[in-house]
Amino acid sequence: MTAILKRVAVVAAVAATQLTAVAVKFDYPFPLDANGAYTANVMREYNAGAGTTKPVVGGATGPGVSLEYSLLNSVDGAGEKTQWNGGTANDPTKYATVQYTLADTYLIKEFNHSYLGGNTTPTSYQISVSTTGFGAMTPVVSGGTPGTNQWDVLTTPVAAKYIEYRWQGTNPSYQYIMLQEFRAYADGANLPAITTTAGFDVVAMRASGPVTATKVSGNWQYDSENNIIDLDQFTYLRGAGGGDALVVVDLGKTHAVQAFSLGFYQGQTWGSGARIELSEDGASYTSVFSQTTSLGSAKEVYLASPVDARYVRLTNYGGSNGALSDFQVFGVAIPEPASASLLLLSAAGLLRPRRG
Ligand SMILES: [Ca+2]
Ligand SMILES: [Ca+2]
Repeated sequence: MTAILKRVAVVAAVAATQLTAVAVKFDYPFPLDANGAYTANVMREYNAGAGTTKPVVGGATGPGVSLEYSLLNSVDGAGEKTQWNGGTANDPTKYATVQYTLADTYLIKEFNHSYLGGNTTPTSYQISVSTTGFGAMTPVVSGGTPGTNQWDVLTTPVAAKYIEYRWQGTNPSYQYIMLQEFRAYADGANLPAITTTAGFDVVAMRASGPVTATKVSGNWQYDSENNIIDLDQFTYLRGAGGGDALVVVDLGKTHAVQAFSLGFYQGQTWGSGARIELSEDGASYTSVFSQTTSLGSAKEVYLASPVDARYVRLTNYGGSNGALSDFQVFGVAIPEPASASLLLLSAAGLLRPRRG
């Protein structure tokens, strides 16, 4: 009760000072990965203004380019593929370039790109960045054949809003590149801290400590429920039929939740749909999304306004055996009252007075 009263008081103070901040500065501790980068993938930021979790993706260019599937598949949070069948076999003059425009400028510390593997991996690649536009790109990473799950850590972080990724295949039999996901992470050692209008994937950040998943009812395969929060597109959770199957994700503390993404394995689906429910206490849930027709690939759900929640309950209608690889929840952690963050969160409309 005390915390709620404080929050209401702070919101009132914000209204009085007429702050107009839009982006939220995270000045509370942010988790870092082993390489010293924030654990938020800035390619998967929820942009409230645009109503999307994806960056703007430009078309593919380059001699001999021919694409199958959408370029958005490379930033959809799922194991879907952006596939290039361009050029002729073993022709080093052929390549493809794809351009990403982020929601904001970030000081990038590391990139991650993943592939289906084998002959579908490039034989060389290059990543370039810019803060002003695609006419003035600076190469920052280049290499030969990347690993299936390739990490590139920059010695010196670079500011980037525009990112260009070029890949080339010189496989002797064909050029057949399957880029499954492209990620970028901001440096954690430099200020200012990263900002956002509505939030990154809370599950990936583990911003408030461990995030857990628990099967609660229905029939599931023997797959671990941890597979939907392990940030690995090659592990998954499948239902086992016989009725609805439910799993709960605990975010560790209450967040202002804004969007969700269900990343299915290689085009699989939940044929009878799904439901998403939110709860602050883990006992009383409110449904915020329900679809009884088939859903799959990278299904994204956006809420009209943020909802305070710590627990997210996901229902696999009918217990479909489609393989769900990743379940992402976008939002911002609600900090302790009386911090500068709370003032900015309030100004951005992410916190609201609640019933006492
Ligand atoms: Ca993908
Ligand atoms: Ca997984």
